[in-house]
Amino acid sequence: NGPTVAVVGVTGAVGQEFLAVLNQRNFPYSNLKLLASKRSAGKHITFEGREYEVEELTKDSFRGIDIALFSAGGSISKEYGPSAAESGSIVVDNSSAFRMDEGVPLIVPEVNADAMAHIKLGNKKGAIIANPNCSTIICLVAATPLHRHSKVKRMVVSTYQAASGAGAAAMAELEQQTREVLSGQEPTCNIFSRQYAFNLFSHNSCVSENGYNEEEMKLVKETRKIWNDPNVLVTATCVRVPVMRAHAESINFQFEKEIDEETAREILSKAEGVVVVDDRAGNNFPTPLEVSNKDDVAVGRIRRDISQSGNFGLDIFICGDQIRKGAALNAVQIAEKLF
Ligand code: A2P
Ligand code: 11C
Repeated sequence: NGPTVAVVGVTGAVGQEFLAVLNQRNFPYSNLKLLASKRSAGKHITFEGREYEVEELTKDSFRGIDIALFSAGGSISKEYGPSAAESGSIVVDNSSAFRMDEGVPLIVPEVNADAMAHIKLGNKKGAIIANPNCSTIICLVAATPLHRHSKVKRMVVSTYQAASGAGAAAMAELEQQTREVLSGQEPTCNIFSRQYAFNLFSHNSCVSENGYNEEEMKLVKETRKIWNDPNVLVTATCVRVPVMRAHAESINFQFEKEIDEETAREILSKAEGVVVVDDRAGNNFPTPLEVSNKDDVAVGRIRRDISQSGNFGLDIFICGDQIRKGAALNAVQIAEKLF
């Protein structure tokens, strides 16, 4: 008699990972409903020894559903999320649709689980909880333990983002282009309007008038909401690199008071959801491949910022699995906090 769970967008990269994470964490669902577009309706998915038929998502899909895990894009969340909540489901939404809405908790469980403490399963009242953007989640899992020790005044983030952030089709395109380029063919460019294999480019989200793209502004705004600190200064440059499923980020901090390397390393080595990989002698630091399919965010290159003497600066380099902690795992951890 655990909760009934619906997975919206189950045929996508994150949707598939929802299933893997539910399985690995022995999530105690009593019933599972798998939803996607009309195109996928009728497909069969075997999960935990049972065969499920994928159903077409409609506004009636959520009757009797306690928890709805959404990852089918922002427009689908906007169209179906509110009606799911009205019919009593607690929606954990992986899109950007509701993140900045007042009254919608934006949660990284290691960081601000208290912001969703008022939402509980079993009182038959629906709600929407937002999963932050993957770059923000990965950044804040590493940054928050340091921030708790010495408040962050300013953070400069540079990202190296994987294909998975743009969905299963982008991952397939990276693979296809790599084969095409290696065999001397023109690369097929359907998802991004340019060659992705053996290349990198500024993040594909829209660039606004201030020159920042949407992904960069998500890091700025979501950090402020999650830390409940409208004054924290964040600037970001987001770049898409030809990596399959894990994001990397270089972060430069300016703290309010001194935090030396040793203290930072010690704090990070004890932090929930973090693993320190910081071997200077062996030149061994976090890599996207080594964190792929892993839960923890790897942190390395922990060093005092030599340009900020007196300004309490520190640099780190981090990697986290975009599909897992950046999306599905974080959402399932949110669902676990409901009971
Ligand atoms: P489908 O496979 O039927 O198109 P990704 O983020 O990897 O691109 O995956 C997107 C997910 O969102 C897929 O599961 C996709 O289902 C789903 N999706 C896209 N459009 C709709 C829709 N109109 N209704 C329900 N699910 C949708
Ligand atoms: C990426 N983070 O890696 C993005 C995509 O707000 O959830 C996910 C967009 C979002 O491209």
